[in-house]
Amino acid sequence: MGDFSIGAKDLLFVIDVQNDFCPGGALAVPDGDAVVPVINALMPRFQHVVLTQDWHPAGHQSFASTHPGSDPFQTFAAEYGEQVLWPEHCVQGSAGAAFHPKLETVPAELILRKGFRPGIDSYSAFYENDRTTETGLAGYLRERGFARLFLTGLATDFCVAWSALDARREGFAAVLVEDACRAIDLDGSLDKARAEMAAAGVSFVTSQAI
Ligand code: VGL
Ligand code: ZN
Repeated sequence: MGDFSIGAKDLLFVIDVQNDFCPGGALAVPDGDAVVPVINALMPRFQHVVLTQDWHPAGHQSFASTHPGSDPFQTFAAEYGEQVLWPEHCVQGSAGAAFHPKLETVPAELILRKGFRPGIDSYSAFYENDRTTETGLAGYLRERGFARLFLTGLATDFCVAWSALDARREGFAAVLVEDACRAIDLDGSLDKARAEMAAAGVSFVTSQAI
């Protein structure tokens, strides 16, 4: 505890801690539910908490099942570039899209849903995967005067990394809380994501430092 003094401009940012990304879910991240107690313990240390929720319509373009003959984890040439095809997950209103039942959600001031456009995926909480369609988050954070995001959740190498990189791109300080995240790690994606985050000025800490 204590390397960081947490103040009014700091935000605990909790990404996609949903049933489908936890063991037993449709796109389970290994050990994904292990982030829940770590994140819950961090919440009282922050004045401000924002949660995100992956929120896809049925038949979403990122689902392998939408592309006959394709299998999950293959890639697909979307109009906006290469897109990984995933098992169906986080379908709007489904049990898999709900937050993990033990995740503390009461302190959240905003729950941002993303990936709701049928033809475009959104790993980042700031920009969809075409890298130009905004979710509105940067404007919200600026209007509220936040300066630094502490990023937690699932998955380190996809939604967490893309959100951290975009936070930097939008001029926010970004701190990845390592023990509060877990990765999918598809073909070296975790090493790649870590290198990109380091190069972009994202800091790495453990929750004990906060
Ligand atoms: C995610 C793959 C597909 C994530 C969401 O939350 O990291 N990954 N949709
Ligand atoms: Zn998704």
